[in-house]
Amino acid sequence: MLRLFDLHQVRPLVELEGLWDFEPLADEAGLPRRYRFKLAVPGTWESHPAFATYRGRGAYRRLVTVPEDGTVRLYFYGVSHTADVYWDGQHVGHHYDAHTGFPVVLPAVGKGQHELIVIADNRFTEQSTLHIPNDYYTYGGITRPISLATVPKTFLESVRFTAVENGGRWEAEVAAAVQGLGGDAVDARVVVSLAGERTELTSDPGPDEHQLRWYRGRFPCPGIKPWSPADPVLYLLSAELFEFGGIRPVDDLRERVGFRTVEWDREGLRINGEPTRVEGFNRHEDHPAVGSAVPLSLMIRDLELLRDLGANAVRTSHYPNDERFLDACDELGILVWEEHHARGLDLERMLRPGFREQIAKATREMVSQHQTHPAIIVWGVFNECASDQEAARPLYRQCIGIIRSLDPSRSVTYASHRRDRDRFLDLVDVIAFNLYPGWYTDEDPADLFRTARRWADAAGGESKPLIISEMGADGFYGVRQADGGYGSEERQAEVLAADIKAARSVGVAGFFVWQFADCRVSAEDGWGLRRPTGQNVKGVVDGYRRPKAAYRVVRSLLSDPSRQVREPSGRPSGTEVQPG
Ligand code: ADA
Repeated sequence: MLRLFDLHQVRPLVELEGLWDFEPLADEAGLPRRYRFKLAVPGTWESHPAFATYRGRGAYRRLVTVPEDGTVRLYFYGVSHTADVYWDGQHVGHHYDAHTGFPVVLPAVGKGQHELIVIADNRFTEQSTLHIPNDYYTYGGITRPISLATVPKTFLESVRFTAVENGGRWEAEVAAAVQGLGGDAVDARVVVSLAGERTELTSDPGPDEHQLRWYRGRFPCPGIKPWSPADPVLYLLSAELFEFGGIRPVDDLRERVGFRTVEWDREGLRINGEPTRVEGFNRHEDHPAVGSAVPLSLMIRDLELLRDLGANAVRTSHYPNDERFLDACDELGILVWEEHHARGLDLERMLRPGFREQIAKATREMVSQHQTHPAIIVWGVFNECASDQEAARPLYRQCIGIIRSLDPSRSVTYASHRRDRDRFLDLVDVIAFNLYPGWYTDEDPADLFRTARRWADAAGGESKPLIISEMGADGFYGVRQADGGYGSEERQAEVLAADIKAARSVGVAGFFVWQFADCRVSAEDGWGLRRPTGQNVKGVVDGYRRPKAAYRVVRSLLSDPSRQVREPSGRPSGTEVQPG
């Protein structure tokens, strides 16, 4: 399943899920002559016992059937971490970074069977500046779904949506990108349907640098029910493409959207004007059985566990997540801090050749691919990077600038561990500190969070909210000690209880517990030594989602009845409320 709703009614599309041929490849080897293994797609090769710790390259192969002559559009939702795509032996696509999707368009394909090969590469090379040995694991493989569609020469590439509240009335701001209108191609029309309204978008003159032509429109949507965590109402936005003079759409693309306002000020978050304290968890896409290729059933289980814990938010630490997860957050009313892929980079790493381009592209892809999700309340950049060094400022400016230009409707933040040495808090709307009182330091949590507020104020952030973006402690599953030694479940529970109580008493705008579930970490670069068992064990559940002592303690605190409790809406699943 690609998304939690049907993306198309007109465009024929198949998902290439299944058992693919697989062969590991030596560093410089070309396409293999034989394939000795079979691997699941989506999946990680670490799931196969022969590749449990394999870091290298590997070729995936399968045959696909194209139903008629014409243009084929493949879409890869995620290959970890570098992909090279071959169609009938020809190199047709390349993409870096596991956490964003990419299309490959093949203009003149004959009807019948074709060979598709994807070489995935998870090596830590000089060319890879974002995927480095880290406090999480870079898996290998085709970790997210792939689709194959036959499209007309001119087709819809993407749709963007922003809900605008105008004097108590809702308006929709929609933009659709059309591919294939360069040169002397025939013109096309784009018509969108949303909440019973039907509007033709206006073409922007000239294709942009990606040879896309943009169509835009803003129109009133009367009778809208707003999206909120308590009542996450979604609508289907459908864009249809007509050839000039045509009466039947030749292509279509749908997104599921919600109407809500999100505002932040010193006091915190307001959704549709309602003050909403953000109380959530950091979560990695990771599970011991499947690695980062978490299937839908386990994503939903994670979200249900988060709800059971009383959380209302999740931070996609430290990269853009699978869109099905975001779709589920939209549908369940769980707020999302989504961030680009950059964790723990010092200045030297941030200044390496290629970094600037790779992070810019990863940021652009994140926002342009996920911009429609109502659940996303803030975009994040650079977790624990060199925000204390002036030389990093251009990089922060660049990425924050990209986000603001692609999505002026949302706020931006970054999680800092630089305390009063942080220099870039002027660039963001929401101030966030990762602080580990009771674990990495012996400070009193309430004193520390109050001090953090002072750091924010001193940096000119008096009008900005403060979030504790990480707080937590190690807790090895099954290590029980009455006297609460470091690393025991008891100690972890105690630290988290103190942190949560302190965050609430100090009145921060919100917090994210580090972390939801234990995750695997890289073996390279000393991480294996720093993290006994090869895992970051600060989860309130272990990798298999077995609850630790902290689970019950955190749950009893977060489920405090003073917080808004969500009743099930009783709405049928799957849905848009109103067909467009
Ligand atoms: C950091 C970091 C996390 C994780 C955590 C920890 O704050 O952002 O990715 O490494 O610390 O467990 O130490």
